[in-house]
Amino acid sequence: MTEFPDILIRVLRQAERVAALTGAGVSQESGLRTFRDAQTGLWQQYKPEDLASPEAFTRDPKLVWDWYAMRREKVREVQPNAGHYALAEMGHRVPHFTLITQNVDGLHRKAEQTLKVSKTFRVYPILELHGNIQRVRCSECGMVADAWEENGDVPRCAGCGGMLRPDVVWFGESLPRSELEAAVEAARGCQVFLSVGTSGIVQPAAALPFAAKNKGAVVVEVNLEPTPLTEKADFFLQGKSGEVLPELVRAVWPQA
Ligand code: BJW
Ligand code: ZN
Repeated sequence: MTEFPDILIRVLRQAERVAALTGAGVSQESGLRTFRDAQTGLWQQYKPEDLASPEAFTRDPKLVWDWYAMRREKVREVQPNAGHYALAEMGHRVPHFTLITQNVDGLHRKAEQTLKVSKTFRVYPILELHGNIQRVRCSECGMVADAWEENGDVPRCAGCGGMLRPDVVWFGESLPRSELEAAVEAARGCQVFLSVGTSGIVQPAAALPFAAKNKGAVVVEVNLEPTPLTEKADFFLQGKSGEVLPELVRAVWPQA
């Protein structure tokens, strides 16, 4: 059981604007491996950093497509965990909540959909900074789709014949402009900024907690281990997000 400082509970309870940035750690308890965990089986010989790039796709499109196909299947098999639900509950409780995620698994949206069945549930923006693995995009014309024909090879665009690729953001590529702008605005305008389950090394997402801190926000980090943010954070809650976040929500909103 985590003991939370009274001041943290008070600040969160009174906050009108809260932003949360999440990374792969938040989905770890759903059964998805984090981005920088060692890979297993056939994929052991590859580093994820070497597959998630436009250069890798140009060099060997089938290899990159197959890696994403394997991960897409895993994502389809798993469900949001207590950490995703705690963030969704926070979204419902805080007047202006913004959920910023680097994850491409769509589990935050799934958690929100589950809780939204109640008519009184307050919706909040979910900004997917690195795209979504369940969508594809044509590498030639940019057409985006969430359904396509599998043919054992890299599927082709029905419009122009270009190769389809996952609609995610690879190293060296730009993040979707409106999502990034909204994330920066949320970070600069919030009273509390939570950074959850991210190693905090991939830019520009990693800069968001620092932008919040520079504008006077209270920065709270939840992670299994320290990261480059930890020294700057006002509170470091060490532990699993699926355990720490539900406890935090119960401490701040005991009626939840
Ligand atoms: C738990 C837990 C539990 C585990 N509970 N916690 C400025 C300076 C230096 C470099 C750059 C820079 N600006 C841009 C760059 C280059 C690059 C970059 O940042 N490189 C760094 C590696 C140095 N950035 C880019 O290229 C970005 N584009 C860009 O900026 O364009 C303009 C530009 C280009 C080039 C130069 C300059 C400007 C694009 C970045 C796109 C990242 N895409 C990926 C792949 C997405 C698709 C896919 O999934 O395959 O996004 S990479 C990968 O990293 C993925 C993740 O979203 C992202 C972040 O990883 P995350 O989520 O933090 O996961 P992990 O595994 O690293 O960490 C997990 C954490 O959880 C750990 O801390 C655990 O302890 C913790 N944990 N279990 C709580 N139960
Ligand atoms: Zn096309």
